[in-house]
Amino acid sequence: MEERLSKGIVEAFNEYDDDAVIELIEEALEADVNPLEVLDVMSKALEDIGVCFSNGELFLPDMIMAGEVMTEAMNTLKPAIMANDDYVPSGRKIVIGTVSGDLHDIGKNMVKMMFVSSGYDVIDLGTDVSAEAFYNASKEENPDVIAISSCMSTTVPNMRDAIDLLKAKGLHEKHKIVIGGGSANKELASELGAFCYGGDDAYQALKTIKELFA
Ligand code: B12
Repeated sequence: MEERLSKGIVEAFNEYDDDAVIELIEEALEADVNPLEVLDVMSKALEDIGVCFSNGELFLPDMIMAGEVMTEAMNTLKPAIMANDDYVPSGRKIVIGTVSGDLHDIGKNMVKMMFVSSGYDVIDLGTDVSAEAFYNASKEENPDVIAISSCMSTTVPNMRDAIDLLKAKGLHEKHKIVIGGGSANKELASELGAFCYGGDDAYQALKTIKELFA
């Protein structure tokens, strides 16, 4: 992607200017830039805003505005991502949700979009999903994969609870538990007894799921 566009997207994010972000995304798509590359630039812009929040340079209303710009931007990008040449109905089902106590859903929604656009049947439980809700959905939907997102270190214990409940019911062998989100990593996946860590971004998440059934 032209530097003018990527820099412009980051700057527009920093100004919470959704019109400018959308205009630049449209320009990038018209220039045949891969929508995943655009997604990557947007995610990095948001990550920088998160860092400024932890440094005390930005505050909660800034994160709220950034989240809103991202949601708008995702709506613009969605048709291009969904028009995936790789689309093949996979016959595989994935239950996805953000763990209890956590309301972050932008990343989870991106991952969901990648799964749907590649032919997976996705049941989205939303945010703040309790251990019981993951368990009930596993019983009712009989998914191939249970994908759990957690964006905060403070909600890792809730992710542990969800995995512990699935393990206690013997469901972790039937359904592969894949974890992701800002607070997840490989080490945590093995510590909690998940099947695996799904990767750092939506593209990696799709790659991981494809490899599980290759
Ligand atoms: C936007 C935002 C918000 C928005 C969320 C809007 C929404 N609808 O989601 C709002 C304003 C609501 C919010 C609230 C809060 N937030 Co906030 N937020 C952010 C911010 C800036 C961006 C998050 C985001 O969307 N990133 C972009 C997406 C694309 O990235 P992602 O979530 O990581 O997802 C990608 C990958 O992780 C992966 N992935 C995600 N899920 C999954 C699942 C699977 C299975 C797989 C395989 C992969 C995968 O793929 C995704 C796509 O590439 C982050 C900063 C950051 N560094 O992320 C802070 C951040 C997550 N928030 C934080 C905090 C502290 C809070 C609050 C507690 C603030 C407060 N004082 O109230 C509240 C908590 C609310 C709650 N109970 O959940 C902290 C968490 C720190 C920690 N403890 O770990 C962060 C890290 C900011 C910081 N640096 O301090 N937040």
